[in-house]
Amino acid sequence: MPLYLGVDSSTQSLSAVVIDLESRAVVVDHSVNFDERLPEFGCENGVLPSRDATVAHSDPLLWLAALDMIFDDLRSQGVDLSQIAAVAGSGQQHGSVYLKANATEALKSLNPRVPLARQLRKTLSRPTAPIWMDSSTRAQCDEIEAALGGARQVAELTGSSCFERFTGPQIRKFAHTQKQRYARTAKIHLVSSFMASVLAGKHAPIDHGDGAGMNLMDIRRRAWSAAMLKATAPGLRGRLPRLARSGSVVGRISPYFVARHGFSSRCRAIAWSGDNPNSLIGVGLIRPGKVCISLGTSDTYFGVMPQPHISTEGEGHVFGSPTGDYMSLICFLNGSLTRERVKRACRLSWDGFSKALRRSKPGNGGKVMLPYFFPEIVPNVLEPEVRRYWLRASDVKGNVRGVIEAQMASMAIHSKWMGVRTRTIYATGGASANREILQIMANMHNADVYQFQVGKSAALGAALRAAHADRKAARNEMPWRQVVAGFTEPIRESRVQPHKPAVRVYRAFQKLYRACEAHALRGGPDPARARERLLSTLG
Ligand code: XUL
Repeated sequence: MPLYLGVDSSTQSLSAVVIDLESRAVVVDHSVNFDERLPEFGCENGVLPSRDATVAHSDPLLWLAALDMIFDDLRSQGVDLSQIAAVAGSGQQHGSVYLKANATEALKSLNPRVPLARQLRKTLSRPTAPIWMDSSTRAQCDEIEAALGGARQVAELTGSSCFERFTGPQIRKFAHTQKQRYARTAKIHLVSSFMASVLAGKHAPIDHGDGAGMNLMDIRRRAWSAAMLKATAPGLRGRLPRLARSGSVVGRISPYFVARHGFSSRCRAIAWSGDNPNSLIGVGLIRPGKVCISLGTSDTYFGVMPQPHISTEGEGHVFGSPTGDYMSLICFLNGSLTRERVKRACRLSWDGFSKALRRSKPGNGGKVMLPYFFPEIVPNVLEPEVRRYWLRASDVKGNVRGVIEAQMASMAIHSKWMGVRTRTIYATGGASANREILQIMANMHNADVYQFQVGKSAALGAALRAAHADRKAARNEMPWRQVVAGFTEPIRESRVQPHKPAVRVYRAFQKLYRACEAHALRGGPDPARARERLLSTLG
């Protein structure tokens, strides 16, 4: 029976999910955590230390070392990699890898006796890769938007206004501040297309899902936009890989993986996509109607969109979906690392954290936290600062509830532009295992929330994409509905329903939260009156 492999190269770890399409079984679900297993790369939570809080880079060689390591792990767990018919993958979005001209030959002639990281080191024209947590390019965003006539024009053209972490502004910063290195750069890959290139032994394309996260692709034509390239950096066109559908076959897997890790030489290497487009498939969202909230390093809120409906206020994005439709997405940077900061500051275990949520009430007695422990994407906060309203830093229950209510309220408020009345939410990612968090999610959105068996939706989505693309390449195409069936149904018994009294409280709470946000970020009026209104609903 053919097996399909999905690999997810994310911020803090590399994961692999192997599926058996015939029996609808997940046969392997395994991760390599970067900090635990590869500490020699000196990253913390997968990010290189930086004195400037707005700069976030990682080491592409770390991802390569993790790739060799995960295949070694799978083989030592008895997984027969020769049974894998196709491999696809998922990469943290927006991050970019800069390669010299010698990369083409190096990829083609990888030596199976030498680890990937060691032999590809010499191909990097820039030793580090800026990743999605970087917010150091506001100036470049402003310059690009000005060249195009404004933020709205960029959003209409590319699906998003300029965002600091998007690849175009990052490339502009590099081209202007490190001219010589830019001159030595022959190819700029996304994390996704870089990893796909290594697996295929040749430069892989960028798919329309991840390509939309660059501020470089015309979202409707699904082609590089000449105007965006011109506004971004000189000579960019020749440095970018081609764009392609998510299901494109890049080629057969590189002989390196056949000789070193025991793959079949017939194994197809499929184009990779971004983690969010992959997760869309991994939770079975192939049609509009439901949304998914992924609680990971970043918290994301996304759903399928038949036609691009653009957020003109800069609250979200339109990406390509692997099915050929579109998807809408909002990304919050203060996700799991922020929850962990609060947990650590309160000296709690995760059990203690849940207990604190159970022992406090919706609305938090009118206490509000704006949890900008790190720079925030939505709303845009470049200088991180935690703001507390009527909340003492020493109040354990208040801070625990404060951070979760803030995250959920912010999602509800900043997703209004999508114009969708959400009745069902699929929850995925590490923190989706926490029922107390899901109850707050259900109450804040007034929607039913469901959990999934496979928490690694991005890697699962990649494995499902591999299956879909392989069947299509073999002229035995299977509709998406059938591909995902049996893998992506939410756990029926996991349903968390909204509590009506809490839904009422959260309507007032969202007004208070908005008022606090406006007060802290835009010098708006004192939020005390909004608080009084909330207190009156609390009775
Ligand atoms: C999405 C985003 C993050 C990264 C990392 O726009 O920046 O979700 O993909 O997960």
